[in-house]
Amino acid sequence: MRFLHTADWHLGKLFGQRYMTSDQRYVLEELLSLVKEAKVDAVVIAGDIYDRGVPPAEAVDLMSEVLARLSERKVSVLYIAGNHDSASRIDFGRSVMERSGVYLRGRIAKGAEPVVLEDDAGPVYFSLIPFAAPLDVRDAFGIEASISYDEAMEAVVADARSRIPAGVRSVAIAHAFLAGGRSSESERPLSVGGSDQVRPVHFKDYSYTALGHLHGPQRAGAENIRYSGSLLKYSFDEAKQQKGAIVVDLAADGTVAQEFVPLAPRHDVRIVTGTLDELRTDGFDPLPHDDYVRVDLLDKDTILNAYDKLQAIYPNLFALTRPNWKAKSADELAAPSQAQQKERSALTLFSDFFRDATEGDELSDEQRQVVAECLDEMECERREQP
Ligand SMILES: [Mn+2]
Repeated sequence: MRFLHTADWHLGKLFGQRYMTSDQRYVLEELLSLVKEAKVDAVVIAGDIYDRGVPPAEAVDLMSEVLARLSERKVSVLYIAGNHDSASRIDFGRSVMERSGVYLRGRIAKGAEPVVLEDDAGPVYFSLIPFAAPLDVRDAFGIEASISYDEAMEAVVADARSRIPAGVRSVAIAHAFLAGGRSSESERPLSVGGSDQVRPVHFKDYSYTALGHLHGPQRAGAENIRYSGSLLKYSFDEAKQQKGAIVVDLAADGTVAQEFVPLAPRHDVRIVTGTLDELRTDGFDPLPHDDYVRVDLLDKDTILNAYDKLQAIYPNLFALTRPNWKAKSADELAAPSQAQQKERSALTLFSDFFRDATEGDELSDEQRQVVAECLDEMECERREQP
């Protein structure tokens, strides 16, 4: 069996004040061409289909269209909710879509049946493991005690494995942060407080594990446990990453061969470094100037309207830094990930507030844990509400 492993599409994402939907449509055309050329039997999308719980209508239309086109080709599709998705909304149409070979899972459930696809060598069992915070796992599995992300994953995988006969080929699809992984700026932390990491060992019995969450393509603890990485570059620290999808060949004996296939975006995301004079010189930057660019401007002196001047060169200037300039003014420096930084520091903000309110007391570890759990819970609720 041959299938395509992709993840973290983040349809409808806003990057540099711009909706990425048309760029996503462009690269998904490439992905559909790859599906055709490589003659894959199935496409696996390991979560973060959308960028937020209630995505823009254009993003939902795009997903709907991609599913229809894969279904027309008789390619099975398997997808799960990531931490950016609304679990309940991802579950929409589940039983109806199964009849068209589209298998999905938004909410975590105990005793969830695996999806079984057949090839000439027999069945392949797919465990669809959507992102679930420990609190959701406790609810679904009736666990009273507080558990970590790692303990939650252990329980979920044990349950999934109990549905798979011994000796058959199997694939896990999960959205999680595996210990040892390298993260990127465009990922939202799964948890603000405690450790959100899980051990790769949980997945050792699967022939292959298709992971989502980390946006850089990478292996995670073993050759057959992998992140495909995101569909596109969604932050400037990903400028050097290559984006694409993994073609996975699952042999009759359960061994896997995988090949990462790069997908070319409509606009690259890159960092350009130089002085204003250099950047204005023809041929200084031979790459397309309509790429999504951050300029690290090296001039030491003040430059009036630097942003406007650079935008004349780079129409899609998303950010500007002035590493050599002392008198940095806030309005000249664009900060595209402000909202993200806010989320990261919610716990820090509360710690500061607590210190002020108590005239100097620090949060104890236990209090910190409670606050972190509350913030995580609020985040989960926010995703599920309009
Ligand atoms: Mn993601």
